[in-house]
Amino acid sequence: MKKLNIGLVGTGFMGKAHSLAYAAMPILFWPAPAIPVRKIIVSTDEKRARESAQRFGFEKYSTDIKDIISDTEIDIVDISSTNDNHSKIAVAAAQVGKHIYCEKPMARNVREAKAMYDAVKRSGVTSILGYNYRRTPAIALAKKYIEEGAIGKILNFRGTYLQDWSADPSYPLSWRFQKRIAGSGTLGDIGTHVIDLARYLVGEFLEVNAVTRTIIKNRPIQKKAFDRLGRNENPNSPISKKSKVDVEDEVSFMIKFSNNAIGSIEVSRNALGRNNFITLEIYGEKGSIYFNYERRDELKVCLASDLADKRGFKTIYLGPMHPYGKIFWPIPALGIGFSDIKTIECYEFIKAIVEQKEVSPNFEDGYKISLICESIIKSAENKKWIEIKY
Ligand code: SOE
Repeated sequence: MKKLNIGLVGTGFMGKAHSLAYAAMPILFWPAPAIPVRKIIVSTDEKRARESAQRFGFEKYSTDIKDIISDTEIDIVDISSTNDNHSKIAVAAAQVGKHIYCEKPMARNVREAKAMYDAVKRSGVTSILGYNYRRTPAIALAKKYIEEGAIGKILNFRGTYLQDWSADPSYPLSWRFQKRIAGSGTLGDIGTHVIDLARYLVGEFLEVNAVTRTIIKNRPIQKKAFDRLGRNENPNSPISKKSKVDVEDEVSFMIKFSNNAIGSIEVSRNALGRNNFITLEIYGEKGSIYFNYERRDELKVCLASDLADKRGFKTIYLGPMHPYGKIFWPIPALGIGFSDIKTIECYEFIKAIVEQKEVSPNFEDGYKISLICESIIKSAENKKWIEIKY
């Protein structure tokens, strides 16, 4: 069976998720399109690199990304590090003909995203972005229903992505609050997930009209840019100095789609009580669909064709008869998790490489999402509708 060698950059949340996906993919998807081999993992911190190689199952480790780029054995460069590294690693990887699995957001800005898109176009390598939520079986089912015409022409889309891990003002100024490293705040981090879902399920964005705001304007400085997501590890430490947050905490915007649908998206990491609250409502001429990631094994559907006295949302419980269902468990309700979704993403990527086919969301999608984000920020600054210039 074909093997594809992986060079992974990043040992945090996403490094862990991708490593699990490489290990699980052939177990769930059999026969696998190819076996991903965990060859080399890179972190600038030597101890972390060594430990992660052992823990995540990589044959070797390095502190230098050049060891992945120059290694002719490596087929896939996996970019799971902070956003400031994405563009330079991806461009270097594409230049030497390596396929690229890059975490979201693709880049810090349109300029970097364009360089990445141009590089993969020139070299012809396969690229994929980690917008994993579209792999949720319930979302794949929603896509199937929409394509089959079950809800008719889409009129309206309403999406949210709400979390609360940044509501605590004592939570330090990690890289996620620094424009220099992250590029943007909530918009790039979680807003782009919903933009990806809206493009996937509804269609291309034409115009946006947005408001953004930063609620907690200064945060305590921390020595290292570790990402603790909401937990101030040492609340009694004498961190007295604070520094400015230069990215947004919240974004709300309206959308006009190119197929005449309209919609709105709200995103916040300061919505107390919400954890990973991704919700989608899609209203069509013949029916409606509702999804909530916190109940991700369910899809709610309402069909206009139901008799008036029986009309309403019914709950479809995802199982073996639905997209990706057979690869999991023999009956519905045993539960899909975050790792499962990442494993499906990994499968779609490996399959596309082997079959030499396009996979989505790729760097072209990422570049367009980047243009949409730039227009959202511009709209908020100028307080007006902005047309996206693709
Ligand atoms: C933090 O907001 C975060 O880890 C995001 O960066 C991920 O993309 C999301 O899936 C979970 O939350």
